[in-house]
Amino acid sequence: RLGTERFYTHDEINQYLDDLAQQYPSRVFVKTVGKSYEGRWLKTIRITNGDGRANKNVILMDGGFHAREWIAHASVVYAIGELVENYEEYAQLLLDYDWVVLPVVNADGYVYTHLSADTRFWRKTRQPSSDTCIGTDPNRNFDFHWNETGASSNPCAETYAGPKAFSEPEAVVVRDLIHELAARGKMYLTIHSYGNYLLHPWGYVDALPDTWPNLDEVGRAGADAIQAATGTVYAVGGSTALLYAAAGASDDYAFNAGFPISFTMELPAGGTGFDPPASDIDRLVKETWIGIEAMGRKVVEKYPLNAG
Ligand code: 0X9
Ligand code: ZN
Repeated sequence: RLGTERFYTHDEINQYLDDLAQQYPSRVFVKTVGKSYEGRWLKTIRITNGDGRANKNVILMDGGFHAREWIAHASVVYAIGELVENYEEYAQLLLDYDWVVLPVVNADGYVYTHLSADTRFWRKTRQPSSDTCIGTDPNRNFDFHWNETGASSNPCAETYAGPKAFSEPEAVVVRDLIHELAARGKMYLTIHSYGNYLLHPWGYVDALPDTWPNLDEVGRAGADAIQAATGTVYAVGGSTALLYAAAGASDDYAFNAGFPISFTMELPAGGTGFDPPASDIDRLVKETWIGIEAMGRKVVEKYPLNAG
């Protein structure tokens, strides 16, 4: 089991997934779902209770859209460890549900942030975007109201939407997962940092979807569980009102594709914001898991198998 004493590299995280698949072959299934621009394998882990039943409901979770948000990668890796290695505690979360998790979406960016202090705060992908600039914001690259608001057409900007929707292979991988799982998918959860938010659609417009009470109920469950456990306060609400309008993000895309619950979870700041010290990893990933678990329990209760 991976410790929480330091941040792991992309290779180490992929190795951990493969190790889990080898150690728990009846419960854990690792699949290579694509390649990053620079050719790194993007791998999902599907976590089950091992009963072999097909067509369960699905919770889809990812991390590492933005390279520098290291506590997101760490939290998703920790969540995988909990669900796999402490699975007796989570029987209810796995009875009628599979969890499909992609811990590192933007693998090239994540590797780049490990190179030096000068590259530590890179956000985007690593595909050249012009003669002089590199990278597209993968969370502005989805084809739902693409580049309409809160995104940039400047290839050098941090929120560059890309030359067209789905120009980035990493966004294509998430898109394809969303469509593959949409019929069974009940919650899409994408982990970012920072700001202590549980953000639900819409992110492209101020209006809320008419099912917003369901979103609020799940988000509140997560925020309340965290506050009760550690005192940390998360704000729950629509992305645009709480944070800012930003179109072309994965959360709106997944919600529109059929996931009734979709959240961006913005973890707490640390250090100068995106760089909490390694000594804070243990506390933060455990706190984050309390929220994810509570949201999962609420989703499992609200959306039983075969109940639409
Ligand atoms: O801007 C983002 O992509 C997210 N914040 S971050 O600081 N991690 O970059 C927020 C995305 C919220 N969702 C939408 N606006 N759809
Ligand atoms: Zn982010």
